[in-house]
Amino acid sequence: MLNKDHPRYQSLVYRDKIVKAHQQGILADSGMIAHGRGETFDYLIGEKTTPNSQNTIDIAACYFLTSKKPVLSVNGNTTALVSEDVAELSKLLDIPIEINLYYRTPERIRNIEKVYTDLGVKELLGTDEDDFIDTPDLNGPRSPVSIEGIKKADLVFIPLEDGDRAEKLSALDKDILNIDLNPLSRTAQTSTVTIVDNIVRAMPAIITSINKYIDYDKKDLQEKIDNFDNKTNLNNAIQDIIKRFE
Ligand code: PTJ
Repeated sequence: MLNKDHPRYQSLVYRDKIVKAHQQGILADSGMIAHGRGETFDYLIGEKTTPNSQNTIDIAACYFLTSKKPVLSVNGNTTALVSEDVAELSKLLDIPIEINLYYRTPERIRNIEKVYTDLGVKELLGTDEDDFIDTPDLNGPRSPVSIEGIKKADLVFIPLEDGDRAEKLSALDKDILNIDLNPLSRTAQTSTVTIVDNIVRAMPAIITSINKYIDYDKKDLQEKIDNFDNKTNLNNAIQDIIKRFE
């Protein structure tokens, strides 16, 4: 049905994935709105990974390779767009995936669980069989986290999510990695590292970057991390947008 000659073909392909994920009970109704918001910011950044964002992707790779217990937190939108990449990252680093939904229903949990088990993921947390504990000072459906997963993690990857959690997880002395096309969002502003890029480009780029750094000395990776500042990264992302329209 999709015409490959259409000037916005790629965008139509991702919209199609979003619509199908909604029909399959993976995506929340609001997930469509979230996707539209993302498209707007992607348009503003030029629909490509900027040099600043590539640098941030490299820093995220350094965090993954130096942390002791990373966990990949996934929701409906992330699953709709990049489930294969998430599964690949989980296998590459041998780390768990934890389902954590804002619009949590048993049916959506089962549907998302099936996506990752079909992709061969071994350690899948956050399902209805898991043991949960609330995140301090956080109300709502995202508060309960897996005791074996996010609760014990020193690094939590929370791509593409609403703004009530990053700040509370950071307060627990965890490093928070995030992918968000909106550099002004609360999650972007309160994460340790924010990749301002489309998740469909950022996820494969993170995997490439991890493979690039995998044999590096941990001290060299730590040095890169120590020289990174998320506020500067976010300011650069905003400046990159402004410069495009000057
Ligand atoms: O699956 P659930 O129930 O957990 O719900 C997930 C959504 C995404 C619906 C929920 O977390 C939500 O409402 O999120 P928000 O508040 O819309 O925030 C989503 C953020 O992701 C916004 O800042 C968007 O700009 C950004 N975003 C949207 N699409 C992309 C994106 N960032 C990167 N890549 C995208 N493709």
